[in-house]
Amino acid sequence: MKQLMLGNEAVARGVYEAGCELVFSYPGTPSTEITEYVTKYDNIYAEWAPNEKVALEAAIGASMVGARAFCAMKHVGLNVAADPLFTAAYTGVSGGLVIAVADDPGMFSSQNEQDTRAIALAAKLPVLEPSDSMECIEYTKLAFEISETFDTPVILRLTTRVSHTASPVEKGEKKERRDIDYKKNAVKNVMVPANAKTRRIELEKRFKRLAEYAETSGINREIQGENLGFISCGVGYLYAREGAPQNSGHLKLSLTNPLPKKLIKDFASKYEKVYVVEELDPIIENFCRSQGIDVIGKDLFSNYGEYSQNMIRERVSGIKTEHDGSDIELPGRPPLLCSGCPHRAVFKALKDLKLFVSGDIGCYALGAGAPLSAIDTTVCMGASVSGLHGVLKARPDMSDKAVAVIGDSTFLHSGITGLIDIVYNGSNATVIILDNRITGMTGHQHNPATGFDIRGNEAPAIDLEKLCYACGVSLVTVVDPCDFEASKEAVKQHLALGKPSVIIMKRPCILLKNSLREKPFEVNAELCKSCKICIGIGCPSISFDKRAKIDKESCTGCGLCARICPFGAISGGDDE
Ligand SMILES: Cc1ncc(C[n+]2csc(CCOP(=O)(O)OP(=O)(O)O)c2C)c(N)n1
Repeated sequence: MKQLMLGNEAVARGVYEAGCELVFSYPGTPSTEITEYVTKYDNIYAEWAPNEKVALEAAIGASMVGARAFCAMKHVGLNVAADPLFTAAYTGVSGGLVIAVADDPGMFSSQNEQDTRAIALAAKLPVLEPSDSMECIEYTKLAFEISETFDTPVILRLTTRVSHTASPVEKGEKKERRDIDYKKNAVKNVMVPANAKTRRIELEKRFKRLAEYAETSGINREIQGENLGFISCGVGYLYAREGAPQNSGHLKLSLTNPLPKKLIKDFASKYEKVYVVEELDPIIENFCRSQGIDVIGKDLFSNYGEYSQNMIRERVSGIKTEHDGSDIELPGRPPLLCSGCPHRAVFKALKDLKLFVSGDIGCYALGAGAPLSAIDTTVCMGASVSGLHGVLKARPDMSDKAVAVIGDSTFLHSGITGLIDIVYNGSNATVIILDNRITGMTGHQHNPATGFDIRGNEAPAIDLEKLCYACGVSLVTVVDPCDFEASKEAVKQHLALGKPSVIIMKRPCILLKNSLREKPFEVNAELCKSCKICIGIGCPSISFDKRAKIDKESCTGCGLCARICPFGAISGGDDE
């Protein structure tokens, strides 16, 4: 029976049908739901690992002893996991090992754009690219088969549209599979130089076998046409089918590393003009050129952002799609910290104190936006802490004017090593952990500090306070950020300390089920002097029309606005 299924749900279904037993992931949009859907299958072990490197290493371990293992992550997650990835390409696998990586063309929720195929090229790993949900199921299963047949990890490359679009699927049966027996094989699995040199040669041999498979397996499909030929992959194939003139020919590449030389040459020889439709990097295009095949690609389309069927139609045929919606001016709707978000009070305090703020990735990155505008730098997960260390080594005089802010999940992901650097190499840094008891940005996943596992069962909670003390910082203060005066005082005290220290601003994300919501606050119009100080905290519940106004429906009663109003014009919450 056919049913609609989200791409990410379909990948999870593929994992199940492939008989995969273990899934290790770290969340990251647009990949997160894959692992969440995996938890619907009781007999698959699933976990949120502290970061992608740990997730992949655990999956490699499971594969080495014969189980089928799977990881999901976003494109930047693969950077974190790159170290084990490149060497796992040498060891190969025992049980099938599949890594789903979701790229984000157009950066809907990412700090950069990256093409995972470029990493796969460098690591010499096969890449499968589904275009729709049915292919998400099929190619996930195929990825496990290829992994075991060719003794290699396999990358399943997704993009936001494939992951987050629902299309029809037909479910299959779960493959019953016995784990492969473990046999010690140090030459294959112990990557010291002597063994790695042998495996390096194996890698080349395997890649040749995969190239042959790309030519002959039928996974790369041709649709005959006339005049114009389109070579495409992933969602680009759907755009090409819809946007190209009707009688065009298509070569759909589903295995995009290695690429099939002969298939591409034969296809290209049949058409007057050949276009390559691939989002992000010109991987197929460069390959064609290296083979002496003249193609039109990035000069006409683009090497950044998302494509669309309308864009292909317009650029190939000059036909502009009427009323496609792109000409309608919509009001800007920048993302905002929620009403009652505990991060807001922290940024208000840091702004008042005019501090340099080394920022990180998480909901709190929104503290960079107006009107708070409280963050000076944001690079990647973990970089706030190590970045602050660098700032203070360059400018020790800034140690009483600079802090790092980092979320609980991000601290455990990659902030802790920065803190160790701060202690070990001695910078007088103040690190603020914004502990909202959850991984907020990606939609409320548990992490090692929350006390629950991926299925919501109780789990040991890492004690952040003890952990920081164990790293050797001089002082750790735990404070409720909504106690505005206390948290501001704590920041001042830590900055004056002149020693590495940590403040844990601890208050649950307001969107958590059990978060405390107080009665809404309101503005006394007679006392309000229209100074707009309350507007300056960027709370979506506060608007301004001659006087400040608070929306009763969305106000969660955190009371920050009342605390900062110099005229006592705001009241409510508990004190009603
Ligand atoms: C290497 C990498 N992996 C995953 C992500 C996706 N991501 C962005 S922020 C974040 C964690 C946010 O959680 P937390 O640090 O607890 O802060 P919160 O959003 O709850 O404020 C994740 C997983 C990313 N940007 N980079």
